[in-house]
Amino acid sequence: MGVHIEQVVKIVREAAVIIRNREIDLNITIKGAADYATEIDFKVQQFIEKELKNAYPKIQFMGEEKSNEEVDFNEKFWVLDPVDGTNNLVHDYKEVAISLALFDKREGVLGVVYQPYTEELYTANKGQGAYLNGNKIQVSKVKTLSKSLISFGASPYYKELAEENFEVFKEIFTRCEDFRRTGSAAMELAYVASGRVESFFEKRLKLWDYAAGILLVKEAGGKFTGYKGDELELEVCSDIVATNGKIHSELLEILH
Ligand code: 2AM
Ligand code: CA
Repeated sequence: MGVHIEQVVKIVREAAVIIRNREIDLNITIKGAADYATEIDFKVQQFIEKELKNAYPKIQFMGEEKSNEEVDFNEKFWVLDPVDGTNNLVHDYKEVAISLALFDKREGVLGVVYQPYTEELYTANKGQGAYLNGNKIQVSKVKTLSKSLISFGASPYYKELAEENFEVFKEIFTRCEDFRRTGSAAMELAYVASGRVESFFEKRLKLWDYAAGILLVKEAGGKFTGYKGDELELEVCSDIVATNGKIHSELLEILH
């Protein structure tokens, strides 16, 4: 059965209402409560899983808020991050995204990143380019790190990496134009794809953090690898580097 991106986008847009309504209804009383974010994460995932199962019963479903032991990576599967940037949601810092990708034969074939507040919609189909709200996007043309805006994640869940991470950040900061950061890997990857920043990198990300982002970046003409320039393994946490392609090797030299 063919998957139609319009149908997938419709489901994601409907799910975004859960995020926006919750903020409006409950903002003041429970802002800052961690379980508030978790509850939204679950609700968004529940909704999207149900809708995808209805529309595409044969495709497996993988999501951040479930155990994914049964997923066979060699067959077709969806990968969902219902709220990427959960900490942002808790703090009412409006940089979050729903990230949804379809994998087939271990490769991303469809990717959607949706920002519920700005309603920016990033989409990509394999071999057909990347789009922002229906307009084709491309990575930036900047050729050197010294002219680049660089974004990164600081692996907040692995504070033991802080020492080596910040040494690398310092080195890159002295050599690039400036840093930008949102706290949502999916959003940052969409920003690499649309040319707003030249790179995003972070250690130990899960597949759902970057699954849609990989396709967006590649279809927009960028490059996506591990810290050593290696291919990424889907089953484990990965250290990921996405760039416009032109500054990739310069950045890898510092990261590696
Ligand atoms: P989340 O908001 O969906 O939790 C922040 O540096 C980035 O890391 C976010 O995209 C965040 O996704 C992701 N992240 C959060 N917890 C993580 C974990 N335990 N392992 C890997 N990535 C994580
Ligand atoms: Ca995530």
